[in-house]
Amino acid sequence: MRRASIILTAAAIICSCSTPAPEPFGALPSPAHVEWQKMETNMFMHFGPNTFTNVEWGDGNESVDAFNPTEMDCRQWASIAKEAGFKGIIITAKHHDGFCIWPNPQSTHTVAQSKWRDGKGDVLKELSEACREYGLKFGVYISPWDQNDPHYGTPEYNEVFRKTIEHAHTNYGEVFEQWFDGACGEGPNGKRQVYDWDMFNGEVFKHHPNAMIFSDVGPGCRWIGNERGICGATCWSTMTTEGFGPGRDAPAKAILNGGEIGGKAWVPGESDVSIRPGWFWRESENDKVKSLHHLLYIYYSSVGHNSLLLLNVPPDTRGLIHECDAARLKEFRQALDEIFDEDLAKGATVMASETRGRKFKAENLIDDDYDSYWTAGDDVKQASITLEFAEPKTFNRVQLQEYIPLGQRVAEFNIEIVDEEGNWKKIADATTIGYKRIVLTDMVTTKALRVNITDALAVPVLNGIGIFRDDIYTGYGNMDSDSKIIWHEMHKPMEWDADIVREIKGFRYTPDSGQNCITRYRLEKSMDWENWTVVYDNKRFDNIVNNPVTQEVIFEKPIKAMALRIVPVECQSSEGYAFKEFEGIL
Ligand code: FUL
Repeated sequence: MRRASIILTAAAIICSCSTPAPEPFGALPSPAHVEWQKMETNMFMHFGPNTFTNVEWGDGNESVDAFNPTEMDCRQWASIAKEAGFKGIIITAKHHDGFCIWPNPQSTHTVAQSKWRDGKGDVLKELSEACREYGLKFGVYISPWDQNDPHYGTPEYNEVFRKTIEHAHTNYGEVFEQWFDGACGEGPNGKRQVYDWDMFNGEVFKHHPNAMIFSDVGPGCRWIGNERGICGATCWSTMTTEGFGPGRDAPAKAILNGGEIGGKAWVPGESDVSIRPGWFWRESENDKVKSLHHLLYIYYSSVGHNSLLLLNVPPDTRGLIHECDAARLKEFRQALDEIFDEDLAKGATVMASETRGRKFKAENLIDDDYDSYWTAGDDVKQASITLEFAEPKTFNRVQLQEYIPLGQRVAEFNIEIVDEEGNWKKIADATTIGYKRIVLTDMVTTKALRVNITDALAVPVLNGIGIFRDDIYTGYGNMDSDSKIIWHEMHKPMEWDADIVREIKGFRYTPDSGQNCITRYRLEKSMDWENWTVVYDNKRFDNIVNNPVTQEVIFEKPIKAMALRIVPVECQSSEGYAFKEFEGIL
C-alpha cells in the first residue's frame, strides 16, 4: 500500500514537472525590457542654461556663460536618488537650446566654450561616475531639436546629431536609456529638421545594444501621452507602431496613455513628470514642490498602472538638489516603505480555481521568486485566486503582477472580499495588469479575498499578489483640481483688472489643458481700459501643450497699468481656448 502511494506520488511529481510552461503570447518584452521594468522609479534631471534664465525653452541665443553652477556636486544628486529608491538617473545632456553640458566636439555651444570651471567642466563625466559609485544606472536625454546649431534644418544636421549621440554614448560607460524628445521646432535659420530616426536609433544600439530608447513610439519604451506622470488605468505594454513616428507622427495621446490590446510591438509606457510645475529649477517654484499626497497619487497612477515612473528633480543654480525637493523625496521614500514593507498576503493560504500542475501552483503568487508563477491550462481564460487569512486583515491596496516574459494577457478582473456574514462582496472592477497593477480600494477588513479574472487574451500567467495598507494617501480619486474653467473664442482676450493704476511685476496664466491653450500671445496694458499698448508681441508659452501648468511671467522691470490683457496670437485649437486663471502679479 505504502509502496503504491510512493509510486503514485512520484508519478504525480514527474507528470506535473513535465507539464510544459504555456507558450509565450503576442508581442514580448526583451530581457532588457524586463530588467528595465523592474527598475520601477528613475530620476530625471533637467539642467542647463534654462536653470539660470528662468525659462522652460531657451532659444539657443543664450551666452554659454549663462551655465554657471557654483557648487555642482553630482554625488549629492546620486546619494539623494539612491536614498529615494531610484534605480537610475537620466539627465538632459542637451535640451532644445542646443547647449551641451559635456564637451561635445560637434558643437561650439558647450561647457568647453564657457567660463564654468575654465571650460574644463563635464557634467556627464561627473554624473556617470557618481552613478557608478552609488550603484545607479546612467541615461541621457539628447534633444534632436537644436535652436543653436547652424546645420539644423539641413541634411548635414542628422550627421552632426549622429556624432553627438556617438560621443555621449562612448565616453561615459554604460547608458541604460536614451531619451529622445519628439519636439521638432525651427532652428536658427527658421527651418525644421527632417530627423533620420533610424540612423539615430542605430547609433545608440551600436554602442549599447540593450539600451532602452524612449520616444513617442519607442522602440524601447513609449511616452505616456502627458507630462503629469499619469498612465491609463487600462494600460497595455503593446502598441502597433508601424506607420507612426516620434513627435508630429505620434499616435493619439489616448493610445500612448493606454497602449493597444494586441499591439504588434512591446513598447511599455514611461510616465514622466516633474516634482515642480516646470522641468527646470527656478527660485519661484521652491514652494511649489508637489505634495507627498500628489507624489503618491502619481506613483499609484504610474508604477501602479503598469508603467515606469520617471520623476524629474532639477538641480538649482548651485548645481545641487534644492533642500525642498530633497526633503520631499525623503518623505516619499519613507511613505512607500511604510506602505509596502508589510505584505499582508504573506502567510495566507492561496488557492486557485484552475492550476496547470504543481510547478505552476497558486502558492507561487506569494513567494519572492520573480520567475515562479501560477498559471492554468491552455484553454483557461477565466479563473479565480483566493487568499484566506488566519486572522482578519485590514487593507486598501491590492497589487497584482503578470509574468511579462510570457506576454501581457489579462484584460479584465474584479476583486471580492468576504463580509462579516460570510458573503462575497465586490470591492473593485479593473482592467489590465501587466508588470504591476496596484488596485486602490476602500479600507476593508476581511478574512478572505478573491481575484476573479474575467477576461484574458490567453491563459493568465501571474507571478505576484500583494496586499497592503496605506494610511497616508487613503484616497483613490483624481487629484486634478475642479476650479472654474472659462471658455473664450480665439479673438476674445483674457483680461485682468488692477482697479487702479498699480505697479505690476508680471502675470500668471493657468490654461485648462494642453488641447485648449494659448501657445503664442500678445500682452497689452492699459491705464484707463480704453487705450491699450503692447508690452510683448508674438511671445511663446514654452512647452505649454505637453505641460499645461500655470505660466508665470515676470517682467524685466515692473510696469504701471490699471489693466492687462492677453490677446491670443496662436491657440492649440482653432476654436479658441479655455483657462482657469489670468491675473497680474503685484
Ligand atoms: C518635453 C520638452 O519639450 C520639455 O522641455 C521637457 O524636456 C519634457 C521632458 O519633454 O517635450
